[in-house]
Amino acid sequence: MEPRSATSHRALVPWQGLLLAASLLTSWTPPTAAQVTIESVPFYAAEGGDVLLLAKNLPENNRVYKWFKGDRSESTKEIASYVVETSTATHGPAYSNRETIYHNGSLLFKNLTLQDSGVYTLHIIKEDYLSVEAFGQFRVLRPVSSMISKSTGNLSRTL
Ligand SMILES: *[C@@H]1O[C@H](CO)[C@@H](O)[C@H](O)[C@H]1NC(C)=O
Ligand SMILES: *[C@@H]1O[C@H](CO)[C@@H](O)[C@H](O)[C@H]1NC(C)=O
Ligand SMILES: *[C@H]1O[C@H](CO)[C@@H](O)[C@H](O)[C@H]1NC(C)=O
Repeated sequence: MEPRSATSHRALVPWQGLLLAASLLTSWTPPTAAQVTIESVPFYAAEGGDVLLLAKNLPENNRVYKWFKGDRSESTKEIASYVVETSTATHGPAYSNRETIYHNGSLLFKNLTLQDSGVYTLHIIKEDYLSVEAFGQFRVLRPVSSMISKSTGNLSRTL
């Protein structure tokens, strides 16, 4: 009795191993599945208009959000940061009086200039003090109506 149960027990081990491996494979979702993304609303914004850089799929319980102009978290390019615990926003060297950083990590630009076009970096410091970065971009265009009125002005002149 004893040897038989020992044998069947040993025979079960690989099975259990396989089941465990299978359940790990099916329940393990890679961290990239919840990657932070930045959506620009709208992507093509008008000069003088607004654009919202919406931070999506954020990790939970973040400590700090920092926004930078450009594709790197370079301190001289910091626009603003937000400390979640104290609900405080601080302006950085690249702040231009037209940006608002929100509690949820999103950034609003107002009164856009053509020079605002480009890439922006969101740097998130998580609860465990590890960091995550995400990138967003948008383009600022001169309103079409002013281009039309200018060209028709010159068009009627040449005609
Ligand atoms: C973050 O907050 C801003 C301002 O309240 C809001 O417009 C925006 O939709 C929020 N973002 C998300 C992803 O909920
Ligand atoms: C928007 O910016 C332009 C210069 O880019 C400035 O002349 C104008 O006063 C600003 N408007 C507002 C409402 O801040
Ligand atoms: C039209 O073109 C002329 C030169 O040909 C220029 O002086 C003028 O400023 C232009 N007008 C507009 C509205 O762009």
